[in-house]
Amino acid sequence: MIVFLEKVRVKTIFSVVDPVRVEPLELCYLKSVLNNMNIESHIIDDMFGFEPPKGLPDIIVLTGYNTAENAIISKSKIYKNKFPDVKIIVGGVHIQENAEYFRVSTIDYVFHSGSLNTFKQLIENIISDNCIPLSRGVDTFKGGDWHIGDKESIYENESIKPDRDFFNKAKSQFKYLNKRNVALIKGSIGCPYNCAFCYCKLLNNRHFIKADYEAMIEEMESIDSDYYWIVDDVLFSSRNDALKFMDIIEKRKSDFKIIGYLRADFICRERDLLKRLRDAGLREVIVGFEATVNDELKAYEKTTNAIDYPLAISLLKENNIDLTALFMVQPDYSVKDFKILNKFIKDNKLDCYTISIMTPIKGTKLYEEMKDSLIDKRAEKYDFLHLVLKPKLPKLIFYALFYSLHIKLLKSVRRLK
Ligand code: B12
Repeated sequence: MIVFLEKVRVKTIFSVVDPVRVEPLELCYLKSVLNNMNIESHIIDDMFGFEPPKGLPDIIVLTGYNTAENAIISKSKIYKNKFPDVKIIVGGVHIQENAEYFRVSTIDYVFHSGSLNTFKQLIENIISDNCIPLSRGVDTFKGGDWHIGDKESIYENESIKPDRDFFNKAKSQFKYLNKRNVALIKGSIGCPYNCAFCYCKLLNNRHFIKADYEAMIEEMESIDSDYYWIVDDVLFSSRNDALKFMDIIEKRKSDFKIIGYLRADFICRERDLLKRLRDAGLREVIVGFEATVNDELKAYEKTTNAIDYPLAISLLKENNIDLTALFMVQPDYSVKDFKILNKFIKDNKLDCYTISIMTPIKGTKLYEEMKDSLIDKRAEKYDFLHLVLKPKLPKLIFYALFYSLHIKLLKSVRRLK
């Protein structure tokens, strides 16, 4: 039995520079499940030159984000033509909330659960040629019809560690801006917050599972890497979380350089912990500021206060912790709105930030509400860099203002490094 595990990526405007390049960690988890079953598998990712090996696969697993929806379906057609007997499974965060779009004739299983145990059961089912489809977590094409599996949630971490072979082979290619040899780490599932625009809170049927810091730190210790990017939506949601995390690192005398997500309200509220966090390894914090005007934040249900933002920025600077600030501009922005954001970036001397165009993601309530106003429904355009809703300004002017916000960023020493 041979399984191909493939990440399907679609290029964006920033693909030329690619300031962030990391391993397809989700496939490393699947590889680990297959290793434990003594099944040969190969990760395919053309971004890093991992091509399909020679030989016939029995199963091909395809994954990709929202922008890759059409590309995944096209890939399944190519593979079915090439290997008519292969079983094709698609899965991943996009598919978890959008299974219906993948029920096409060239796909056999639409995996919409986040559970690795269910993945294992599916593989067992395929191997034993069991004709009874799994009842949960996966839609199965059998006998010319789709059998729709129930939605599935996970209630506790499944304690499976990803296979780090891909990482070890390609780590010199992985980077987060100027930080090299970056390993991805996942601890929690879902998100405890409720921001209106966000997709992540929907995952695992809105059931949030906290990270087990002890297990996470143990895993980090087993990886030979310069940086560890913890991709959980929020590294700590309470003071207690941060204390627990630091206690473990201090007791174990672990030596890490960590990148993680924190909210601005946490940074301001727990400012006395920042020095200790820096000593425990926190080197870069990614903060979703989203907007600098409270009316916008309210509409996003972000529950942060823009008045606190300058303080959060200066606290990080004082503590020598790098910041990536995340902002969104809305399609109905006026010239004045762009100017306000530009001024905020200048006044606060931000040298590292990303600006997205607010984009409703398929699967969210926002997408359903705005469906009739969408001017572009092509999946590839939902990369937060394209207008999919009609702007108030003429398109050309909107894009000119949007890209002019990036000029300072292009000059940023840190990014250029
Ligand atoms: C790091 C990251 C990236 C990295 C890539 C990481 C990677 N793994 O390859 C980079 C920076 C390159 C990136 C780029 C983009 N990203 Co991104 N990214 C993330 C982030 C922060 C973490 C993803 C991650 O690696 N998690 C760790 C893995 C192990 O967790 P996981 O994916 O949940 O997988 C688990 C389960 O879900 C399950 N599973 C996952 N896949 C599969 C597949 C199968 C078959 C099975 C059985 C199980 C399974 O098993 C895993 C183990 O538990 C998430 C936010 C988040 N919190 O999830 C956004 C996120 C995934 N990104 C998102 C988006 C939109 C993008 C972009 C399209 C746009 C952009 N501007 O960011 C680009 C696309 C680039 C491209 N060419 O494809 C969206 C996806 C929304 C969607 N519906 O698809 C997310 C959710 C953020 C958001 N805005 O809401 N991203």
